[in-house]
Amino acid sequence: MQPTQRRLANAIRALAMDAVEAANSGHPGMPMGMADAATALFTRHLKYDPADPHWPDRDRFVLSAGHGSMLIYALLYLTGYERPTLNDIKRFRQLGSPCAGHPENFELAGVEATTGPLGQGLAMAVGMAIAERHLNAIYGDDLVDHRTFVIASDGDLMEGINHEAVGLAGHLKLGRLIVLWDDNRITIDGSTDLSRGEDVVARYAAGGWHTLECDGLDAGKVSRALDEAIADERPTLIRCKTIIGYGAPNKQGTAATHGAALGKEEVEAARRELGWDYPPFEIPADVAKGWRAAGQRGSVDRAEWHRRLDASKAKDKFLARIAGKVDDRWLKPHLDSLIAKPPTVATRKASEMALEAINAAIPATLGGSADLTGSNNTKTKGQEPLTADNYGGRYIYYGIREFGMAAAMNGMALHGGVIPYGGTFLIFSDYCRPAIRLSALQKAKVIYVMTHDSIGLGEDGPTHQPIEHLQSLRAMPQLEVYRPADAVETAECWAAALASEGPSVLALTRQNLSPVRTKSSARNLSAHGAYRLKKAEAARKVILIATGSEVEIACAVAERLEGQGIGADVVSMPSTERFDAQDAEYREEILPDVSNRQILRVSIEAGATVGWERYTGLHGLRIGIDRFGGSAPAKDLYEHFGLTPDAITAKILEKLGK
Ligand SMILES: Cc1ncc(C[n+]2csc(CCOP(=O)(O)OP(=O)(O)O)c2C)c(N)n1
Ligand SMILES: [Mg+2]
Repeated sequence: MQPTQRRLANAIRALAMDAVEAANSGHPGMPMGMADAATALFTRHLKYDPADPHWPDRDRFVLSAGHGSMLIYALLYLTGYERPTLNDIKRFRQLGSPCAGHPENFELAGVEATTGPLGQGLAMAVGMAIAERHLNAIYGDDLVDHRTFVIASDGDLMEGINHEAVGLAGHLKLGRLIVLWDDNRITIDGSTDLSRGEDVVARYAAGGWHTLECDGLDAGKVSRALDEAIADERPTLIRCKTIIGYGAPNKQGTAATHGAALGKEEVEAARRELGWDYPPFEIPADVAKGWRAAGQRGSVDRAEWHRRLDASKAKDKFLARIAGKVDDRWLKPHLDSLIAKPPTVATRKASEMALEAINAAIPATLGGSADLTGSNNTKTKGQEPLTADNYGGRYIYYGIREFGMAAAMNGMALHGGVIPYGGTFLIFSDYCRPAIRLSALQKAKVIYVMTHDSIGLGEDGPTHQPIEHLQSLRAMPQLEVYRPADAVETAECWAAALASEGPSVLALTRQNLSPVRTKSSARNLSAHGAYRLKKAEAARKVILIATGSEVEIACAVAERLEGQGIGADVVSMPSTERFDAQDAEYREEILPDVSNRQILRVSIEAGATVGWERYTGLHGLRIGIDRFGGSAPAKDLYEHFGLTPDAITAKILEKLGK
């Protein structure tokens, strides 16, 4: 006899209880409450094949409520993915187990996105749904025709980013996005009545979403709702009425099941309640068989898809695009034209010039801005907007939704086939920061174009002038921050970012900069993170280390010092992370022995000085700004904050005792 959907679902409940019990840590409540809904999705609707978890036309599933990680670990195990194994699940939350506390995309195939920071999973799913429609517009139904499903919790829907995600998905009419809301009316502090009064469904409906409601503990009813959702052209929110910790007779429906082991007695009582008469971690044969059969449903679809792919003229292009290959042949002719006629432009403009070449050469780029297109210079000629009527467009008007944009870009990068880049002011990297962190953690190839990178933006004043942002972004692991000094460096930084496997931030100026790189170079010097732009003429006494707009100031300082017989190197350092990643020999060649007091090292950057001592040594000089900026023309501010060649030269001479 075939096991019922409830019996299949109880396998999820049992594994969740047992794994959390073994770890004495974790969240049993959410998987137990949503087990039936997840069973409906994974046995009847979701298109996937555990034998090829990366099959490009699979449906995407995002467990936005990442604390319920045992739900997805159980599903992957039961449906027959290679990992996690039962042993991995037994070692839930232990060092070395891919069954991490929260699902990590880099640990398990089948985990499409790292989730845990509430709200972001759903917002990433919006990006996946955009990428799907975009690629569908290019390659057609034969190659790209899938959906994005999300399980989201009360917390996911309370977070501010949910507003941005709902707005974006509704506006772009992402009908292939379906969200199952675990409406258990419980959060950590207790009832949702403590903190939520809004009509969530009405909010979604107002955003242009299709909304449904069902008993989330009845797989058949969830399945009918999913059919309705799939049939509708709008994105759908399915409100699944559930009970947190369902099956645990004394604790279900309470916050006690949210994030702690149920305890031996309650687990035993739950086994009785659910009619689950098996020892911990044991899945009875009929249930194992039922789940395996569900996991094999997709193999037919996958085989048919491969047949269509083989017959497609676009096959090679499609596969190269999914593999994320980027062509850098645009770079050399672009650099040649810059060297031939070095432009005095802001680096945001230089970025636009690079993008003209990049977007022509690399069809995978998908640009956008959070309502600062004309300031970020992110849109190139001929780039059409991506809209509900034209998903083939390559430019997204994200609106004033920095966090939503960043999270959506993560989703696009994770989906594959597109390289998203998006702009805002560097100051508002703070509004994107939680998503930038997830770009870094997930190694999602997203390029952040962040302009107006210092007091150099001028009159908008301290609310708009980044101070601590560069250093705080540099502190983030697995993120590369670039601050190019002119048009040549900007192009090189773009090339480095495009070649990188993870995310990058390009910090770009509003104000014009004089070219500092006027000779061609066989190598991408910026990709080394730092390089000697100018060698000392007199005996070297000083090394000036500068980034971005301050490199031309450093050059002027060096000239003044040389005029007094003091030799000064100028090192341009567009990326500290890249420099740190060079071999010791290279680093030593550019910045010899930092403890050597015969050479004064000076950092110059119009931002926080904290951290620069690693390159200057404590005995060096750190020129920067350790207070909020001011409201005035850029030139006046540079003078006010002592960021001029004369003021800096005077400080250096004083330090040298001259
Ligand atoms: C951005 C963010 N804030 C806080 C948390 C900590 N946290 C984890 S789950 C949760 C809320 C739990 O309520 P709900 O989302 O309804 O999940 P349920 O308990 O119903 O499973 C919180 C505050 C988090 N993971 N992410
Ligand atoms: Mg809840």
